[in-house]
Amino acid sequence: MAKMSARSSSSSHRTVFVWSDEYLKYSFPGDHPFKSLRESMLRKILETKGAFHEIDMREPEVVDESVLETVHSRDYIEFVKRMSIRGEGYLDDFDTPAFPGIFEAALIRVSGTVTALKLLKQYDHAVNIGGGFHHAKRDAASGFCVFNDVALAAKLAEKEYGRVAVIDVDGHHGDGTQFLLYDDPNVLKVSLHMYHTNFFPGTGNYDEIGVGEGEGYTLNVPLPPGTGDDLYLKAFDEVVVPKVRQFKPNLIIFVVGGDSHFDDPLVELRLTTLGYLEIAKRVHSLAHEFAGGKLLMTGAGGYNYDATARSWAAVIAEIAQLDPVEFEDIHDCCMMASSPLAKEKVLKVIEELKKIHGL
Ligand code: OKP
Ligand code: ZN
Repeated sequence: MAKMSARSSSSSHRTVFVWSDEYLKYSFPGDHPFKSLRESMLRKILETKGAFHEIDMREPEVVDESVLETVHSRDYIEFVKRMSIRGEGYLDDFDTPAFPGIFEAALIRVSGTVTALKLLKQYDHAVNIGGGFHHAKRDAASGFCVFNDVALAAKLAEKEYGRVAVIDVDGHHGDGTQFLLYDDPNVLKVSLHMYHTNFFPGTGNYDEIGVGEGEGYTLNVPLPPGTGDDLYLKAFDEVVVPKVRQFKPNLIIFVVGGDSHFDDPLVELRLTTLGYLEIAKRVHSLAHEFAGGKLLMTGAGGYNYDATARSWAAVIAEIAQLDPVEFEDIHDCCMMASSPLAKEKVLKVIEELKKIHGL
């Protein structure tokens, strides 16, 4: 018999969508770019397409705040609580403003990722679109992120699943996740992001590969401004896929920021919704190939709200194997090419990464 494809009818794609209306409270006021309108717009697309006939919806089970101590210090948790009551000022250097109730708002979103992880006992795939706070550090908020649900879920998951791969396609480096788990060989940390002089957060070059036991378990793909679907996918196929295959994860955490989209106001990458779909196909296949399908998707950044919602919808439709015809009208017209200069640079990054990681 011919070898069956990774997404043949033999694999199942039962998907759960973790959601609370309380998620909408995690939205920064005024002209701050991070708005929960993205999540509302995604829900609306999914409802319009009848996706919730196929996908179950579940509320997050709010975790005890002691669970946060897996990745955060007690002092930092107390600091967030104080700032939440105060309801003004900043948690960091002017990126992450406090608002009244920010502690509870952050806690429920992080809880959603923990709930999604638990639900993977009953489902093949779980989505917490309210998660993906990849910049938060042990003792500090950063880049709109209060508590790092990605690192938390990875740490909780490794006890049960052994090897866990995090694949982060947000347009910014997943620095919090990387450094919280930098010496951990049980979590493969993969991040593809824009990397450029003075660009936030400043880390994520290809030579950051982990420390101690964790050496070789961090893979950064730094991409220049102007990188389009073509070269992004080439880097994904030639570096990310082989690295993940070598690692053989038993669970994949897929961190999907919508800010790698060409229309994002903060990041100068050039993915289209079609590029996001292609990435999702690869991650989905890898999950079925190694992890018995176990795939946890989170959201993350995304500052063109419409483009982010459509990119997320494309990814979810792939993971849950919803009718692609139904989703045709959410897509950008066509894929976008890299600028000539970006192409040249990405080809060099790919060669460098192949050498460093022995791929
Ligand atoms: C969060 B996520 C200089 C400007 C930094 C912060 C960007 C946070 C992005 N202080 N802006 O990864 O989309
Ligand atoms: Zn981002």
